[in-house]
Amino acid sequence: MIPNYIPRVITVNDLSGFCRVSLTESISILSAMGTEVCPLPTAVLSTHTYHFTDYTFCDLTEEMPKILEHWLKLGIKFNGICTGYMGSSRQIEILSEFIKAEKNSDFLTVIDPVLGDNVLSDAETVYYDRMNDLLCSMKRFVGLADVITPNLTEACLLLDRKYPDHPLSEREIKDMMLELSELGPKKIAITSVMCGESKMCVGVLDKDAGKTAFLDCGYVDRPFHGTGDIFAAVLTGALVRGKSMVQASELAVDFIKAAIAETMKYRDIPIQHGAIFEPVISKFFAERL
Ligand code: PXL
Repeated sequence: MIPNYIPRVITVNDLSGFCRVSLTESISILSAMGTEVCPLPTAVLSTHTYHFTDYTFCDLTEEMPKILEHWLKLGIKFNGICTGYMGSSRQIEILSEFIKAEKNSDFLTVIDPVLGDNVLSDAETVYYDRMNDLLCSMKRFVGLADVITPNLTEACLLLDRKYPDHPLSEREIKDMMLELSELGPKKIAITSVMCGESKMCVGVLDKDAGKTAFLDCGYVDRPFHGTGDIFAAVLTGALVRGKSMVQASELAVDFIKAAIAETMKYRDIPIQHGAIFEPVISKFFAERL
């Protein structure tokens, strides 16, 4: 279903100037999907933080309530919000207040509970240092969401579980999603789930529709920075355009697979530069929406 209006979505994330992550991705993707994007930056960095040292970091916590207040004063109506990296519990508090005030059946809340990722052994980064402080706040915050998109590490953290030492069965993934839904959100996608020898999938639960899906992601033995941010952005763009949770997740997985296939063509570009989605983006959404 193509809406006869332009959905307007707030995207909350950091702005990392170099390399493809967070706002750089969500603004491009949501725009390409025909959504008006209102970026709310949580911090400005010179680069993302994976294997970079000396990056700059400017915290924007104090700007956030001022920006939101101005938007409210202008009487702007939003169709949804998609949140990613937040630097502190205070930022979560600010957004919780805003979401509680905006929440109605036409306002979609997608929370990517960014906390960490250890699917690849060396992927713990400085970026996730404030995790302990954030975890309690994040557990409450996800209770406000219609949709959450944790990776497997974040799903385990939210459920106070250890990261599994074996590939997960569909039953185990489904049980985790059901447990996560008890925190509040009715729609869950767990990304980066090892579900077999060299096999990765995304588990999807749509409790309202009574649907579960396990989407094959293929497997490439290296990290692709920012793919969690891409997943949440595509999912949000598709949901506000009326796609179902399973359809939106399929679209997100397909887009990431296309970006990864593109990235693999550029073997001389360092891993930190992220998933090369630029050659894919315009054609991909033009053909599918
Ligand atoms: O989601 C990727 C990402 C986004 N923003 C910052 C990061 C990273 C990954 O390292 O450091 C600042």
